[in-house]
Amino acid sequence: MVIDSYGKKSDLPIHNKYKPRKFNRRLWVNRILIASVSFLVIWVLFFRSSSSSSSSSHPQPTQVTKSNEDDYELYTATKDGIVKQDIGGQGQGQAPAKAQGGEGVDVDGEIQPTVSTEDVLIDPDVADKLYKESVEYYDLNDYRGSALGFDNGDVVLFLMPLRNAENVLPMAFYNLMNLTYDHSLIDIAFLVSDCSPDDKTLETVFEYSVALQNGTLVDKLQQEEEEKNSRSVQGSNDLYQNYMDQNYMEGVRKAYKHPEEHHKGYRKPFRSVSIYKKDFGQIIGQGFSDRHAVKVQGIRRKLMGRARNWLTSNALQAYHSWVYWRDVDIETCPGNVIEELMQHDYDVMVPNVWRPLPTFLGNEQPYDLNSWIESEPALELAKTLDEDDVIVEGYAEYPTWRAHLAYLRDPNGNPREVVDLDGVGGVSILARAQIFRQGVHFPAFTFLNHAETEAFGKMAKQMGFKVGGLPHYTIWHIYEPSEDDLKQIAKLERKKRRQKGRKI
Ligand SMILES: Nc1nc2c(ncn2[C@@H]2O[C@H](COP(=O)(O)OP(=O)(O)OP(=O)(O)O)[C@@H](O)[C@H]2O)c(=O)[nH]1
Ligand SMILES: *[C@@H]1O[C@H](CO)[C@@H](O)[C@H](O)[C@H]1NC(C)=O
Ligand SMILES: *[C@@H]1O[C@H](CO)[C@@H](O)[C@H](O)[C@H]1NC(C)=O
Ligand SMILES: [Mg+2]
Repeated sequence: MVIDSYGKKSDLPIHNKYKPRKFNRRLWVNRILIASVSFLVIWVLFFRSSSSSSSSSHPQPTQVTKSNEDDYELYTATKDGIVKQDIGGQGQGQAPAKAQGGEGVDVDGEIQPTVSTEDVLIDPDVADKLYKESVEYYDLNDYRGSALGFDNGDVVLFLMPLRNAENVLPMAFYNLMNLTYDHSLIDIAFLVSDCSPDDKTLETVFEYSVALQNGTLVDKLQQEEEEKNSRSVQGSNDLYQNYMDQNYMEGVRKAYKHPEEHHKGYRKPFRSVSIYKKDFGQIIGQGFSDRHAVKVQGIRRKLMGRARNWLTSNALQAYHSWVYWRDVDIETCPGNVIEELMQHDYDVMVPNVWRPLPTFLGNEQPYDLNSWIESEPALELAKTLDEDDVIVEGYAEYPTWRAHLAYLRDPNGNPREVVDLDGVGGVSILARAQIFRQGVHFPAFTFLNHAETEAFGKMAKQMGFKVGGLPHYTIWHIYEPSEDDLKQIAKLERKKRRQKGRKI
């Protein structure tokens, strides 16, 4: 027996389509019903997906912030000014991936050659021109990165991520000029992201980069400093300096007083300076306490990973042998840091990172806890965590008992002593360019319960690369007084004033 679509029993074994099609009211009622229901379902699905993408109410560490990959700006700095690069395809060193106005791109998004193959076959001049314009030959064996890269002429890609960094930029540029690795062998690329509307990081980077390439940045920075000093007689912001270890402060003054004395090539322009501007949707504040709350670490670090990867992918060229990552907020660092990290012939190498503290807090402190040697307790801890959990170092929530590079420091130790590491911090990383070419990156997802730079170290190691750190070679992160520290300083100031009052 066959039950036909009209819901009527039919004794005839005849398929529906052979039946005479007559108008049937119940059929049409059903069809309209089905159509309305489908429409409703589609509408609900569409509405829900579009509204949920606009309200990001997923406070999970896996949160993925989408960003429009095309939405970025690239500038290069020369001594004559800033040049905005055409990233639509004509830009220098850019692959002709996208033609403007849709020209040259067919419906499937495939790129059409601008010169037809027939022309090439017919006209050898056209072929030759095309070849010269579009084909560059690199033997990557020449760019493996030598431990004596300076003598070998290895080009280093210097990468610095920036966010709301206006105030620390003078310091960062003093540190740049202080690099003794031949400036003409260093390409610089900044990535400026997610700055507050009133922040002037991008504009300041433009200004300083032009002066840097013009050889006049020292003069500019010193002039700016003088102007600032004459404006504010005694900056109340700098009050904390009276509470710092005066030996340390003396060292800082020396480092900045006659900067050019540190090496001959101080004013020498760099091979190139590029400035990328692209937002990634970082919403966690850049204030000290904001940045350090344990809950936000996973999300913040993954987004930073994404930003770092984006910068590497865009800035890395075939002729680069080394990549040097550097944070903006380093106060003092030996000028030969690149050569020092390089000469150990590791694939990834980091220095120790400490910071000074007010004397009432003990003068100094191991700072970057992201460089460490893996431990059994941490591996056991990882087993108890969700696959997606990110372990962050230096928080009571995660007792890892790892050996931190920072704590291995002996101020009188041999600065060339090396220890092998698993996780690394991002403050100052020298890495062979080839490890990025082979796929090592800064995970923007949880990799072995880590993210960003620590996961980068682990991944490099997992892929068979050598990862190390220098426990007794130290660079110094700035000290930014926390709210508590400022309160303590104010208290000490009041006490001082009372004592003075009593003496009179
Ligand atoms: N492009 C980009 N750069 C960022 C972002 N957040 C921080 N940075 C930069 O990345 C570097 C490190 O940032 P910090 O805020 O010092 O982060 P951190 O080193 O993890 O934290 P600290 O240990 O407090 O120094 C600095 O050069 C910042 O300017 C971001 O969201 N986007
Ligand atoms: C570049 O240097 C010259 C002197 O060498 C100076 O006069 C000029 O102002 C500088 N330009 C910038 C943009 O710093
Ligand atoms: C510049 O390098 C010298 C020599 O290595 C060092 O003593 C000085 O502290 C460095 N300057 C800064 C600002 O770090
Ligand atoms: Mg920092």
